[in-house]
Amino acid sequence: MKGFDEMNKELKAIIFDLDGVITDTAEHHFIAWKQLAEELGIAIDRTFNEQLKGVSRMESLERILALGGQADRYTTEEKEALAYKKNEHYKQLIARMTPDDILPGILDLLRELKRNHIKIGLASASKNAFTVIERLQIGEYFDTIVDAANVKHSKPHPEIFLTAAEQLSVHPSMCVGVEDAQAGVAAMKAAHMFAIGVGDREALKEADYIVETTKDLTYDAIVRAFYRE
Ligand code: B16
Ligand code: MG
Repeated sequence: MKGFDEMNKELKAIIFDLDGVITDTAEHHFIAWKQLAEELGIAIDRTFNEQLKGVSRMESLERILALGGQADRYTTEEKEALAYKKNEHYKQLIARMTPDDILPGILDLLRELKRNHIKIGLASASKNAFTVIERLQIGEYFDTIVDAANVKHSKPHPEIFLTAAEQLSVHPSMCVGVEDAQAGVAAMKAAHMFAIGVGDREALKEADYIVETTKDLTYDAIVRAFYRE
């Protein structure tokens, strides 16, 4: 006999991560962290950067300091000043963003979701999420936006995705989540959502369905993957 979730399997909402899925701010975060790390005498590369994606600002700093063997070098106030500096650099980078920075296929997908009456949520660990959405001029597509200010726990905790589902009034089993980060995929799985990973297959191997780029993130592909599960 089929369980509740299988009998009622219906795609009702899609909850997007922001950085690295809607737009390539993951690259801006990397550039800003890399510069700060260099100033501290710590070299970070793209492989290491996978561990920073979806992770909060302070936790990202802690991971960089630990990599450089500097975990105990700074006071809390000094760490806050370092995180502030990184964010100032990041803000300069995102101030130049325009709707042209929306990743390929995303706008068509948002339109198609609206046409099919699928609810749309955003679950971003970034405190800059609203600024980025404003720069991209896509706020009107989102039925809810949950950012770092609205939750207590960071990804991989499921809170941010569960909060978005609740605000959309959709059961998590009827939600699809889209993420570019290991921590984000773990958060979606912990929330019992169908998890789509965008990017590196190895890094995102826990996802239920993986696409290499946002170009492959079409409404038809998502529907097929969701109902095949
Ligand atoms: P901020 P997402 C995350 O956003 C980024 O992936 C992560 O690299 C960043 O450290 C985090 O937001 C915090 O961002 O410093 O702007 O508050 O991928 O969850 O949309
Ligand atoms: Mg991301």
